[in-house]
Amino acid sequence: MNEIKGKFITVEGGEGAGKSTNLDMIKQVLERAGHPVLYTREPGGTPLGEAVRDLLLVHKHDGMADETELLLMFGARAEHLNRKIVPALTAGTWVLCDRFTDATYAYQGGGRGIDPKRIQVLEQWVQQELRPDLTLILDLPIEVGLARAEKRSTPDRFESEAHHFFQKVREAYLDIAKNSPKRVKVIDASLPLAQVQSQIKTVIDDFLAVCI
Ligand code: T5A
Repeated sequence: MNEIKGKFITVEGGEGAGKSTNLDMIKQVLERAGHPVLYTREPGGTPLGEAVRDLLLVHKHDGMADETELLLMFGARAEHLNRKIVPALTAGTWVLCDRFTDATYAYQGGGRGIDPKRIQVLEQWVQQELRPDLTLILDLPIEVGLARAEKRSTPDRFESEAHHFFQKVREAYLDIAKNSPKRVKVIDASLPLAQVQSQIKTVIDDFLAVCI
């Protein structure tokens, strides 16, 4: 892998946690600190990845096999890394990504029950040594997130899952945070937006302070 010069920041969380709402603010804070930022998302981020996203989210494919879902996530991710993320990081651009592999551990691992060891094999194979430098997990009670998401749009294939699926997703995210406290910071996303953004700003400022 080429020499990585930029930082790789990911934002995670359950449905309707407020990722999209807060990504713009994070981008602005990073840019004000003098860093060029590429904003992108998963699944998606490239023409092929966005086509795979459509396959993954539409109800036409309800009942897709868990392994198919997992492999499509990593297929889109391989394209994203090769065409967009790694070239940007190599050029010194910071990459800000709405979801990444922690979402796979949370949704396909926690939610679908796929053994995390199988996910680890794909992670290593597709990403080699590349891992995010900083991850924010926007955490909130499931009912609050789903109510927010429902207000915004019709539920997609994931948003239509049952309560226990999202409970496992949330637990998996919180386990990731517990196991990687240096990289992963949990934000209480149930609070009013101003308070959520204040927590996020503190985390980003702390991260920037150690990057100097
Ligand atoms: N997925 C993804 C996997 O299963 N495995 C993987 O490996 C990957 C990468 C699509 C799906 O793919 C799955 C997970 C997902 O189900 P997505 O589109 O990123 O991924 O996921 P969503 O959770 O569907 O994204 P959303 O766009 O729905 O949610 P956001 O971005 O978290 O929430 P946002 O910002 O749109 O906010 C939702 C609403 O709440 C309001 C906003 O104004 C908006 O209306 N809001 C607040 N209201 C009150 N107080 C606050 N603090 C608020 N913050 C936001």
